Amino acid sequence: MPKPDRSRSEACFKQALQHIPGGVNSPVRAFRGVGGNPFFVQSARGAHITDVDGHVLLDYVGTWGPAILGHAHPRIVAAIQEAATRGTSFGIPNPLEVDLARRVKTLVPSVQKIRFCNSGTEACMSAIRLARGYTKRDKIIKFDGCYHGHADSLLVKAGSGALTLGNPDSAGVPADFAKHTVVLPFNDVDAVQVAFDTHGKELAGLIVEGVPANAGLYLPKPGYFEFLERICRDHGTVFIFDEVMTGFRVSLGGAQSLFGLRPDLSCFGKIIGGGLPVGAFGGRQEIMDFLAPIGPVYQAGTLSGNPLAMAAGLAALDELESTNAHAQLETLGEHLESGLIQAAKAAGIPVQFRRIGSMFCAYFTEHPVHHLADAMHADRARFARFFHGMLDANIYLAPSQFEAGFLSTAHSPSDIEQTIETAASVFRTL
Ligand code: HOZ
Repeated sequence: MPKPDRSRSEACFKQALQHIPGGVNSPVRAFRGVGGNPFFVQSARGAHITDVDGHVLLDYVGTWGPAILGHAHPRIVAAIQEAATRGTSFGIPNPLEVDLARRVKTLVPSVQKIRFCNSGTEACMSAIRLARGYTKRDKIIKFDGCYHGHADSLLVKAGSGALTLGNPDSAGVPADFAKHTVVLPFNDVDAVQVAFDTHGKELAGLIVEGVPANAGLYLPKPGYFEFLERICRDHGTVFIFDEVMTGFRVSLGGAQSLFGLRPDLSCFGKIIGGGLPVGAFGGRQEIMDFLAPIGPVYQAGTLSGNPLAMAAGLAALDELESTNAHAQLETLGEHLESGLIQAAKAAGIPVQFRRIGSMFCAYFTEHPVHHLADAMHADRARFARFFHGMLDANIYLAPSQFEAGFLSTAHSPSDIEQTIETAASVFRTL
């Protein structure tokens, strides 16, 4: 198949390199995990992106999760336009913040109070500070390959772009900060038990992704999350569930509703901003009331609770709640999963396909993937060839083995069929 002419994208990237480090404003966009250069977007609608060269690509990244309804959904666009006519930022309270807070509380019962911020990074960083302020302890547990944004204490053995670029422990994080972060392998009960036996009285919080999806995607073993919740409770450690990606996506109540959990704190982002910059963290009132202005833990933001983001988030949740979106996404996900597995098998390519609802990942390996060490055994060179084969056919997957793919309600069964057929022919070339 001839490669699409992306000369305008190449020219944009050349320009970008002169003005922006690496030409991108977030590292994974640079295609370093798969080689080559990124394409530049002209516009996006539904399940498709149009690049600056005029190619229409079927999109499985969905702006890394927020576009669960597809790009430029009319209900969200209308809500943003309507809100914008009344002002784009106030820096004082507005009723939409209260409406969205109430809505999240209804959907996620563990959230008794919530605070909005501007990104998932801020949400997780603030939840950690709150856990430390509340418990008056310093140490936290995180899991290797999990990514909770780029705050200092969380950028230790991190996933996502940090892992893709080979610097899971970022330069610039003082060793004195990192020493308070205890990093454990995911899905390993014994490792957690030992950490609590050793540091139990010093552990402020344990943070884990609702489904680890920043080193590809792997699922918790049965009972694992329940064990984490219990051991935290037994030690007075704040159980922090990072639902930035899974929140409102894997179900309306998030991963915690699927796994029957009641975390002390949860972190959100992506979908609750309808594609606009947003983050939030919420949970037990007793803990949340440690936040300033009523408590001693300081956290703030000029643009927090931004009226456009709140309006977009409310519109996204309205649409998700009033349609059978999650059932539709599950059907699409099942179709994609079974089709890709069958196509890989027919081509004699070993693949481990991991999926929860509309989030998925394909690892090229014979071995089951339960944690980062397993994910590291996948054939990344083969993944890169697969990625480029699909991109040449204008199907856009996440440009790294260590990212998840996302479906939206704008994907049609024929989009999925086309993806499976294309993958089948790409598999034969791998
Ligand atoms: N895995 C990241 C979000 N969870 C990708 C987005 C980014 O870093 O730009």
